[in-house]
Amino acid sequence: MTTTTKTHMQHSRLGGHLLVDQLVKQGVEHVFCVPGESYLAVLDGLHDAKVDITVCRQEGGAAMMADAYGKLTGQPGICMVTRGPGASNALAGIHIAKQDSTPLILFVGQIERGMREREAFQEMDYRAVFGTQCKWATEIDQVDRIPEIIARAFHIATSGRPGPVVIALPEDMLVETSTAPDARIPEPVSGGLSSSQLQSLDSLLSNAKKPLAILGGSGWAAESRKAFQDFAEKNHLPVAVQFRRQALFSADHPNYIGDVGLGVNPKLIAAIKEADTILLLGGRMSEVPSQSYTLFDIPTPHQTLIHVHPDISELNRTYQNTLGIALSPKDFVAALPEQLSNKADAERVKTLHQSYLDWSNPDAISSPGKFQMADVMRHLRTALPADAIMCNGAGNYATWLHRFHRFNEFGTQLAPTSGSMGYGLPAAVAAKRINPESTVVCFAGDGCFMMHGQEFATAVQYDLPIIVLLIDNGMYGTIRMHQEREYPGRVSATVLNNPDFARYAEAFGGYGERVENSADFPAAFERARASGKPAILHCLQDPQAITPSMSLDQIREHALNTQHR
Ligand SMILES: Cc1ncc(C[n+]2csc(CCOP(=O)(O)OP(=O)(O)O)c2C)c(N)n1
Ligand SMILES: [Mg+2]
Repeated sequence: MTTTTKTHMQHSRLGGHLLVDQLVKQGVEHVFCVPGESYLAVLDGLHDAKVDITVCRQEGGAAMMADAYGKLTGQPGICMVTRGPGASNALAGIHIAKQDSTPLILFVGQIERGMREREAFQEMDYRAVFGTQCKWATEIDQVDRIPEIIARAFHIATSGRPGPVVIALPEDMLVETSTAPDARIPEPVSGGLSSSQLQSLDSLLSNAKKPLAILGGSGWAAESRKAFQDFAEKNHLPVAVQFRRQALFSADHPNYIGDVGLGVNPKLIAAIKEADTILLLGGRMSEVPSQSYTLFDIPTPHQTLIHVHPDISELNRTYQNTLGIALSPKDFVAALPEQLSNKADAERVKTLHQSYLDWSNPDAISSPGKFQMADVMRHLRTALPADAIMCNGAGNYATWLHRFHRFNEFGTQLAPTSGSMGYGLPAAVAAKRINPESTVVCFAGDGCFMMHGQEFATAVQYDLPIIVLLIDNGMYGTIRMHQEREYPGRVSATVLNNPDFARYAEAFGGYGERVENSADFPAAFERARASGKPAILHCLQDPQAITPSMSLDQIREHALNTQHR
């Protein structure tokens, strides 16, 4: 039995072509993939379609590019990979999309239907493997159901709390033909804000003496960000953002008070603890922003908590709220009243913004060695346009970017809240591929870069002049820092012996330069930019300069002293 009716029948199409037609119908303009013989019919469909393809060097990079696409556009990033080994690599990006609530659809090849359960070549049970990591893991068993399942996948990936969907494609199904008609784009569905909820919101915020908003999650748009900034300004609402969500509020805005991530401004933590009313908008306030779940009492915070999140099951999950609103940030902001009758304190906002400015001032920072990250951050503030897209993965090098860069425009930060290493380079490739006019900078550690460093070839292949600032301290620095804290002096498995990354860049056909002294950084940065090629600036950082405030030796000494006490 098929779900199609005779009256809507169309000409006969190969499964792989029918699938590509559905993607085009759903508005897909770009696919990130690593090819495989398991889905040749889809690749053949792409041959004549008006869809750009980015062929990647490893499926993890492809999935991370699709995630970056989803973050930047709000539309599902599309990734295609082959069976077992390809799917296994892609999981790295799926986990990021899950934790970041990014819309993404991963298509995976699958063995022929008649061979199932024999552990055939590259066989994998996708529902079992991806089941906990995505919103829906499915397999298309009947060629006629391709339009139905793909339309549903787009709805699921983008609705409620956005996230990844995985669709497996049996090889023999893809080469069958079908006369099934195209499905249309699903109508977006959103909840509403009742008048009583609006009244409660107004009264809770209006009665607050020390309100504070914390923004996070996905499902924002440039207009909703702007509208919320105006709302905050009119109502004297200080606004923080969650870990790696810095592009949700302009850093130069007088109501901005900083980000709650790793290594947070202690004055910001104090302000959150002192606040009497918290508006948690869009995010989950999970482990990192909540400072390992210490910021609010669980399950019942002592503050009045207004929690807005698109997934109703997220409300009251960890923190019991005073008012819960199941809406996307976009829909919530659209429903906000312009002015509250609020009596919040304008001076408090000023003090907190000043505290952010002081905390993010690189002038006060001096680290061991000739290469000073503070110099780099100071230079980038003036050298980069406000809409430059900054990308990174995980490592202590990222602290500098998070703390000292002024994220002033929407969509300028691509960074995984899951703390996945290796994300920065693929994200930069995707960002430049879809925004060729934008300046795109990737921050990477020596460890981080090598996780997906092969995608530098993709940057060269598609002529994408991104600039990679590769901060080389010869170690997995973050882990070394933790070792010195927990097991001082016992360095284990954290030392790295690195290649010459400038020559690596050149060997790939890009521009490369070694920078040992940060005084040389501005000129090197200009040469990299002027080269018009994908570039790597190989920056040699003293391993002692592990954090903006403490050296490795100081961390070790501190740990030894505290252990002795
Ligand atoms: C995929 C992945 N593997 C391992 C880790 C654990 N981890 C977090 S940071 C880090 C070291 C990062 O090293 P590097 O990129 O050189 O940056 P640094 O801390 O030295 O500045 C490691 C191994 C991780 N977060 N992600
Ligand atoms: Mg390192």
